[in-house]
Order: sequence, then C-alpha cells, then structure tokens
Amino acid sequence: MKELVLAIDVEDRRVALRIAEELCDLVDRFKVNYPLILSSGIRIISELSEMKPVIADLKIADVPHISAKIANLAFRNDAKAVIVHGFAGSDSLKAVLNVAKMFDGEVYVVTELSSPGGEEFMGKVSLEIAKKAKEIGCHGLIAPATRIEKLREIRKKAEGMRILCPGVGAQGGSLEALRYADGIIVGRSIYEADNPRNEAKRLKEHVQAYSI
Ligand code: BMP
Repeated sequence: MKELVLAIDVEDRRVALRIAEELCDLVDRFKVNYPLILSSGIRIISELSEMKPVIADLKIADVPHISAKIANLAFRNDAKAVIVHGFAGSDSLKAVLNVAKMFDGEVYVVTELSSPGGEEFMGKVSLEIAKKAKEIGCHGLIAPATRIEKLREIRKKAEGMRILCPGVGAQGGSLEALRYADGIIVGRSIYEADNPRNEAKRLKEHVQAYSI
C-alpha cells in the first residue's frame, strides 16, 4: 500500500500534538524534523508515536560513530524509522543500519534534495547513492517529487526498496510521483491549509487511487 506521510514542521509542541490529533486518522505516518525536535525535545517522537509511527528526519550525515549515536537516540525515543544523508557514505549508512537492526527500525536514505539546490551537487550522485543504499540493505529512499524524470531513474535502481517523495504541493512537486514512489511526504500544504483535514483527505484519495 502507498502511504501519506505528514511532515509536522511546526516549532511548538502543543501545536504539533494538535495537528497530529486532528489528522492521525487520515495519514499513515508522521515525520518530524529539527524545527520540532529542537524546540520541543526528542520526547516529542514518543508522544507522537502513540498516534502513528514516526519517522525521525534527522538527515544524519556524520562520521559513523556519531551517526550511530544520533540514530540510537531517535530509536530509543520510539522512532520507527530514521532518515540519513546518502552522501555521508557507506560507513555511516552501515553504522546507522546496524543500530536500526537492534530496534527493528528502518533506514531511509536521501538521494537528492527536492529543492533546486538538490540538483547542484547531489543530483550528480543520487543514482549512485540509491544503488549503494540498496547494496547495503537500507529499507528505503527519499527522492524528489519535484523531478519526476529523475525519480523514475532512481526507481529503477531501487528495486525492492520503499521510496518516499517530498516536494508535493508547497514545493511545486507533482502527485505523478506516486507512479514511481510508495508514498508522499507532505507538510505545509496540509498543516497550513484553510482546512487541513480536507487537504489531507484529498491527498489520501490520490494515494489510494495510485495504490490500486
Ligand atoms: P513541505 O511539504 O512543507 O515542503 O515539507 C517537506 C518536508 O520534507 C520537510 O520536512 C522537509 O525537510 C522534507 N524533505 C524535503 O522537503 N525534501 C527532501 O529532499 C527531503 C526531505 O526530507
């Protein structure tokens, strides 16, 4: 089944919990990033995980022993998945994957950022990153909904891996990403909408339509 992942990028714990409560029946997972974790503390992952599984988007990109510590903190606080930067290289990816195994967690690897700057450097190596992440045994990839042609190429390198695509909506990315991806990650166009539930419902219907 394809999924709708809600990126909760607000900077207030209570607002985040309110958004999560309002939308948890319409989305499949939550994703949290630095704005929320730095402002609310890492326990926010545990709090949110009482409603839906949480992906800790710490975009881990450090030397292996530090990457492992960061991943360990996320999983100890009930994250079900972490996001790492593929450009950090095989040793970091392996270190994070080893930690994930201890918690039965998942590792998603960023190929190239969905923003225009993602093409500048990462775009040149994203297919290699995808290939390497697969060889190492990572569970999934993060790939841009803003560059469908590139996403299609990444899909080819990633047989058997889950691909989640950010960039739909506020960044101009297309729902066509769902042709190649296993899910979309959406933040602002849901939580900043006049009616977040309606927008989440609309997106969820697309996700379900592409799941058939
Ligand atoms: P929004 O839908 O508001 O643009 O948010 C997208 C979310 O996905 C943010 O949390 C961002 O950090 C994340 N993301 C992204 O936008 N592009 C990427 O390439 C990788 C991401 O994790």
